[in-house]
Amino acid sequence: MTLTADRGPLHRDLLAREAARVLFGNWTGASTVPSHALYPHQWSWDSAFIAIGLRHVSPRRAQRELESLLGAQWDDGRVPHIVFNPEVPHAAYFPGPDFWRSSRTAGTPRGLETSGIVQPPVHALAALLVHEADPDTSRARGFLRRLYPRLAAWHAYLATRRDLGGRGLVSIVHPWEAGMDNSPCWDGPLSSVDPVPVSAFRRADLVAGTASDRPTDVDYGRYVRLATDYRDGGYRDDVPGAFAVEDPGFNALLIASEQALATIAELAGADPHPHRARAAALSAALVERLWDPEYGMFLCHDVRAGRPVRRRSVTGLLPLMLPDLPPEVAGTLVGTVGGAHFGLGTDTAMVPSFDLLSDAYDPARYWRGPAWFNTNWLLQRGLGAHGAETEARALGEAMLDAAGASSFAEYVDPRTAQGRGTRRFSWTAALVLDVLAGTKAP
Ligand code: 2M8
Repeated sequence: MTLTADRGPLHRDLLAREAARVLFGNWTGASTVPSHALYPHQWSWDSAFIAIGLRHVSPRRAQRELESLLGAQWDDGRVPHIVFNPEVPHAAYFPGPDFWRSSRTAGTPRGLETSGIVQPPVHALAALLVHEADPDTSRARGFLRRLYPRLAAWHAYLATRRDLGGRGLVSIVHPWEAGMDNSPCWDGPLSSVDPVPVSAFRRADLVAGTASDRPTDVDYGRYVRLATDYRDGGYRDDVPGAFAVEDPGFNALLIASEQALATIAELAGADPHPHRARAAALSAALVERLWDPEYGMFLCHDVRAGRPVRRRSVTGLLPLMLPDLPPEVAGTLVGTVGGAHFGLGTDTAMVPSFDLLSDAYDPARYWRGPAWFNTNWLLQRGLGAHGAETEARALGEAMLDAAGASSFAEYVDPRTAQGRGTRRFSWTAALVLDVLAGTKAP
């Protein structure tokens, strides 16, 4: 249920002005909050999507956004999923700095509090797009030269420390690392995790958000258990935890970013070959290990149980963003996006986060069905890259209409485009600016 009534689609000029206003309103001086109410700190993959939009209104600020995030990198190369704003009261978000205790952990940045888990690596892709928006300022500020070693260390952390299945793919160790926190894909892998009783913590998300849109208390208790165990084990990746999943969307984003990093390396005077080689090896492993011809899409793999997660999530469509995907795989994926389970162009105007035909589908509860703007933006690029230009254009228009009508909702009902979650959400506004830039005549 949402408390905000939607309006009609906005005229494109007004939409662009409002989107920029959302981003400037959510800017805190060195970075952008996803939402002042629900997410009052800096989030990792949000910042990447935000920078991709910000580059159209302030390339300088877009650079700053990525620099501040990468300034919070740990010595082992990980980029934390949250960088906490010291000016925000600790009770405003749970789990906050008191929970993660990063400043009491060795090898963490001085003077900052962060979480200890990660999110999908969209950053090198974002850095290259930000550079291309204003190469002169970027060069004058040494933007790519300064970012390159940090991005390289980030990818190296993922590729070496997070290959938990030993299959040449990165594993996530917590549902929050996927960014698709509450996806039904995690129900199986999470089922053996003993939830922390809800009386042991205070859910700040239910103060700012609507309970029917958010994860249940039992799921939240399981998230807290996994994070507690990881923290208490010193955030080490060589000690097996209860949850380890190879997520196709996460790995596809690493591949896309590794390809971008090869270009960044060239521009920064470094050797691009290791990045090209890693992108190629990851791509081969992705198709070999996670492609399921029967489902016509990629599936997650539960490393602890040693079996695929037989559920259709939008994460299994995201490899469509990779231009080098084998043509038969890309063609099948385009068909799956428009088929009965995701319904694009027939049943839905934006791609849902989960299988429309599943019992677990819920158009309101986050990541269990609603359509999100970041995944749709990635799929829009993928459709365009694989010859489905008409579908890509229609999807872009649907995103613009839904964002304008819902005051930049965090997510929308995929069938009705009714807004859900928080409003004036930063990546929605940012990606609107990017889609608008793409619709302008060259
Ligand atoms: C949501 O995740 C956070 C935890 O990281 C939460 O529910 O409190 C997800 O939608 C995630 O993808 C996103 O990055 C974050 C901030 O927008 O919110």
